Amino acid sequence: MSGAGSPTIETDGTGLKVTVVAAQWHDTVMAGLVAGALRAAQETGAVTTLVRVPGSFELPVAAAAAAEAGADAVVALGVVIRGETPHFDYVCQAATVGLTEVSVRTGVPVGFGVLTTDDEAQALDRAGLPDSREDKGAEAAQAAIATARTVQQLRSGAPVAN
Ligand code: DLZ
Repeated sequence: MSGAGSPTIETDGTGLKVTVVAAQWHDTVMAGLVAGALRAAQETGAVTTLVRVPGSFELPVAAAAAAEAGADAVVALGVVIRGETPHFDYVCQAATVGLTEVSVRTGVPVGFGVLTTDDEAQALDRAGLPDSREDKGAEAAQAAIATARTVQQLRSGAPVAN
């Protein structure tokens, strides 16, 4: 999947509480993702909280706790790099299915900022660092906040303008 075709999302996040839940494997890439997500969320006016979990496998349970504690949007960040064992597939599957389930069950949007790559170079290229081509942390934050606004509008019964 390439980043071609990604939208430019501009949203007012004023008054929204956004929790960024971030794994700790692959620290250089994670530093870029976390910085990008926090910056993008704060630029919308949202109030941010950052919590760390050990690995991407632990993201869903922390995302669920954040949603149940009152976050308006959650941004899940992690990096899973393919190795020579099937562990990659299990961790990716658990994070993807788990985060989807949290979002749908709680009604709180969860931005998916989990990089699943063949090698570290691919991850660095998407990490929002000075030499990166893409900033998936910022994209995940913008998507979660925009969706939180849409969900708010839908629940209020107000027409949703596009
Ligand atoms: C075990 C493991 C491996 C092999 N690789 C990664 C990875 O690339 N990225 C990541 O976020 N986490 C990895 N983990 C750790 C698991 O997500 C989890 O933290 C452990 O299995 C403990 O539950």
